[in-house]
Amino acid sequence: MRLLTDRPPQLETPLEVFKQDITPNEYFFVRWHLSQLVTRINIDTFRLRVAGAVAHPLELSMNDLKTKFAPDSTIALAVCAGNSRSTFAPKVPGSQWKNGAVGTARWKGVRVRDILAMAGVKQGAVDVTFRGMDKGALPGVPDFIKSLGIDHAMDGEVLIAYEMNGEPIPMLNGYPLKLVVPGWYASYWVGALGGVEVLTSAYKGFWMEKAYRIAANPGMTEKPDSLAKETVPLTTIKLHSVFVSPAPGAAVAAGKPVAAEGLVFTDGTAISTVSFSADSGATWHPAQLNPEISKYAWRRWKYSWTPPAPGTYQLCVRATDAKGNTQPLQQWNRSGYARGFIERITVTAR
Ligand SMILES: Nc1nc2c(c(=O)[nH]1)N[C@H]1C(S)=C(S)[C@@H](COP(=O)(O)O)O[C@H]1N2
Ligand SMILES: [Mo]
Repeated sequence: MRLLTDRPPQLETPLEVFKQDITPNEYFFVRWHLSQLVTRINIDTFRLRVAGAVAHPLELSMNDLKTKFAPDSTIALAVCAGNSRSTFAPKVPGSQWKNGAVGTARWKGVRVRDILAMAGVKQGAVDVTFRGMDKGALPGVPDFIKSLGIDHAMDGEVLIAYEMNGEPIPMLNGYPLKLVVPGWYASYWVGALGGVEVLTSAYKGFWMEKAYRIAANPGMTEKPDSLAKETVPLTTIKLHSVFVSPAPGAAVAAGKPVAAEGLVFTDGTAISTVSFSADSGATWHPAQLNPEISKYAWRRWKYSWTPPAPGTYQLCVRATDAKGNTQPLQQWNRSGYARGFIERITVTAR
């Protein structure tokens, strides 16, 4: 793993790990905001608290979660909103992730819908908040709390997971419970989840009102010298494709086939095509797409490319989805969120 910071821990997955559909837990990226993580917990006394505008507030033990509800599972990718931030130009502040703040896992847990149904949501519910048990170093640092609209929380796809790839969620990824919001950026995937609250008005906490916001225009883009005046919370995963191999800067053999491969991410919208270019985007060739393993997982793509002669090549990859979205040439925002612009890497053939 590539260590970005240790307090709080931020760890990035090396590219080679992305040559498989599922990311092993020990290689799954790690991203915490607050320095006081949960590093010990008595799982026998732990309770998930469900409160707010509900008829019956709940305090659910791990055993309750595993026995009082029908389990559900999904294979879904989690991608940090700031994945690939280091590639924005001009540079933006924040963790300088390359392309490794992403992973796909099989999540097993309980539907938020079922938990809220047991609690009995009252009339007038608007938002549901999810609170992490991690804390800031100083009093006054806001707890990590994200919110979803009540209809989204109740859609049956949002899970409170207690297993990741068949194991308890690792401590570094949010043991004992992690919210899984398929198709949405991982900022919503609250780990070390301790509390769920139903609100009858829109939630206005720091992590929704101040952080993780993006320009309020369809391309979610702005210019350094004219920042967007209006921002909205960042929500669904933007279409993006990346190279896993060759690695940026790799040396390859002229005249010999190079097995190029990579990943394409979406918010659950089906992928229609992935195209490969070896001439900086002047000509494009359809890449081969691996079968879809799950609506919310990434797809893996492959293209066999033979560099015709020694030299330097700029390789590009571009995806199109079933709604006709394609990746833009350029995109920028002050926080380096939601990278979607076309990936370019340089390789040298000898
Ligand atoms: N409690 C808590 N949950 C959290 C965070 C956090 O700081 N605290 N960070 C979020 C962000 S920004 C990301 S990208 C993902 C990272 O999940 P991972 O560490 O399992 O990769 O967790 C999300 N859930
Ligand atoms: Mo993130």
